[in-house]
Amino acid sequence: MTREILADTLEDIALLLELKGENPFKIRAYRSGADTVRQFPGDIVALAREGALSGIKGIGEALQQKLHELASTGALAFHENLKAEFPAGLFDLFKVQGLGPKKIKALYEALGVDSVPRLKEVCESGEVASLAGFGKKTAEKILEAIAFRESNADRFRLGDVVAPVEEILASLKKHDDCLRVEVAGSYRRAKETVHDVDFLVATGNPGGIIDHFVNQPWVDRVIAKGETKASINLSNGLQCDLRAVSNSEFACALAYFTGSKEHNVAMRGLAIEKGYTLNEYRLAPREGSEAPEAPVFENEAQLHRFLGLDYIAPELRENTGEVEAAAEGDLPKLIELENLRGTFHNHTVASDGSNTLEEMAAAAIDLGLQYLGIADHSKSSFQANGLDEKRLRAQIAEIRELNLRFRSEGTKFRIFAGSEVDILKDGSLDFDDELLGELDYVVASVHNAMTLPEAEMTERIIKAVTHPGVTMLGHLTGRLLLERDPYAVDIPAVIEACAESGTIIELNCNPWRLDMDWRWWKYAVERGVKCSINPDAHRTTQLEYLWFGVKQARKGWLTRDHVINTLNLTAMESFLTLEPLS
Ligand code: DGT
Ligand code: CA
Ligand code: ZN
Repeated sequence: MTREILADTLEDIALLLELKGENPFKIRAYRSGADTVRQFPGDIVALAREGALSGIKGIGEALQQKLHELASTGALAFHENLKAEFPAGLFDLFKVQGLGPKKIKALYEALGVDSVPRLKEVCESGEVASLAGFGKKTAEKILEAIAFRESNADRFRLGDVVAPVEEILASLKKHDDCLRVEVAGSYRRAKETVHDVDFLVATGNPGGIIDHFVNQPWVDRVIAKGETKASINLSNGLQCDLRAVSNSEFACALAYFTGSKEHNVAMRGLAIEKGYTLNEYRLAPREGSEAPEAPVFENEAQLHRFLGLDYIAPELRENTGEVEAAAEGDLPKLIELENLRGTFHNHTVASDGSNTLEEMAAAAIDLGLQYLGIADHSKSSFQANGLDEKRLRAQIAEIRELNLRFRSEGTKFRIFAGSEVDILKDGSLDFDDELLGELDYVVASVHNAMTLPEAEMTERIIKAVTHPGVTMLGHLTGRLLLERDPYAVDIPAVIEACAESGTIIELNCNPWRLDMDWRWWKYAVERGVKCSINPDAHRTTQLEYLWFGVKQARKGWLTRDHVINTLNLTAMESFLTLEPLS
């Protein structure tokens, strides 16, 4: 039993109750219960197992009993019975972008839609278009969403695989036959999505460790099992491969299986120039070459050095010039998580977040940050409970109070009062200049009218980023990885506009977004644009998304100097032209 299973089950129940058209308060209780379980600071699983949940805010009596049953027996009758009322395939419909419980219920009742293939059928036949509340355009949208899902069916967001990967890694590390273990492949390169996960171990006993790997509780299916490699499927469909090599082969194997394929081609080319062949096990003199035997490399850095290169960090290995730069000694000194001093763009209960200002600040202080930028939604984002002028001014006052308290307590920490201001359809902002002027900083983001033609969308965003009240641009393309395409926008034109107006571009660290994409940062900083690594946290634990942001920034060749939130508090106050608090 895990925290995730507890929370997901409550979330599932909320969906099922929605499908049944139950009382919204009851539905909300399950949803917020799921939230509480996810964020509870203690061992919620043990408490649930022992039936000791009473007194936890957000988990009423009915939920306590259900969590206890689930944690102590591994199943929940209430959930099973609810599920039994609906066909299993119905759940997949929730994953189709744009379909909520109301629509799903209507489709199920009117047309017997109980699976994605059936949904496709009724969209193509035109039956959907004739349903009340639907139309030809809706049917087209649904078909597009299904096609998008199908084309991404075999990929996973980096953020969704970290937990299982860490668990497998820990279990391999503990095994007696494991001398060294690393995750290679796209995971190690921190690609925003991965197809499968490649584990590599150094061992004197491959058989023992392979047996161990395929016999873990999380293994759903063993796809293949040989003497030195094995592949398994987890229950979520993620494939994990394990390769076992000797300790002396480990460095070359790690370099090879980290990839990317294109980077490997460049590395092999370089090796050939120097008279060597490079494969997954070793670097060896080519037939007929005069080159001396290569030593056994203890690690990748030694291999790189031997080939005349500076060490190339895994995030850079996408063959975008890293091998040449390493040969010239021109690789950037990449930003590290420890370099961040604060962060912007975070939400609280005032809009659609789950924690209060104080809780968010406490969590940021815990992470060792010196400042936290709050940016709740603005009034046009009513679906996210956006703040109107009055509520925002009240929040600004509350932030000032808290900051005074930090100062009187001797805590070197400041909350910056900001707003994630909607960029309206015509490029104007959701608040007037007077209110923008009262804020410490402003993030401007697009949250509606996402289907504008490219030229219009580009003009709209450029109008917003060149507004003098805007400090930074939020999630430039609005993409939701594997879920929603970026909106049509001319990215270089936006970068150019930000360069001219001195507007920062955000690297949104939410693992669903990772937006602006890493592929654009090298260009953006060449144009002189600064990056802000922002978690877009909607609860305290999501401040840890900064880890994803830093990985993506490294993929974008960013150094400490390119990233604005590496400035310390004093420097940041001066950058934002604010009176220092302390
Ligand atoms: P993925 O799994 O699609 O997200 O991406 P990767 O990069 O993890 O690719 P994967 O799992 O097929 O292979 C892992 C690494 O092994 C890959 O990055 C480079 C290396 N590799 C695999 N096949 C080849 C190949 O045919 N040629 C070369 N040069 N390298 C390969
Ligand atoms: Ca892979
Ligand atoms: Zn946003």
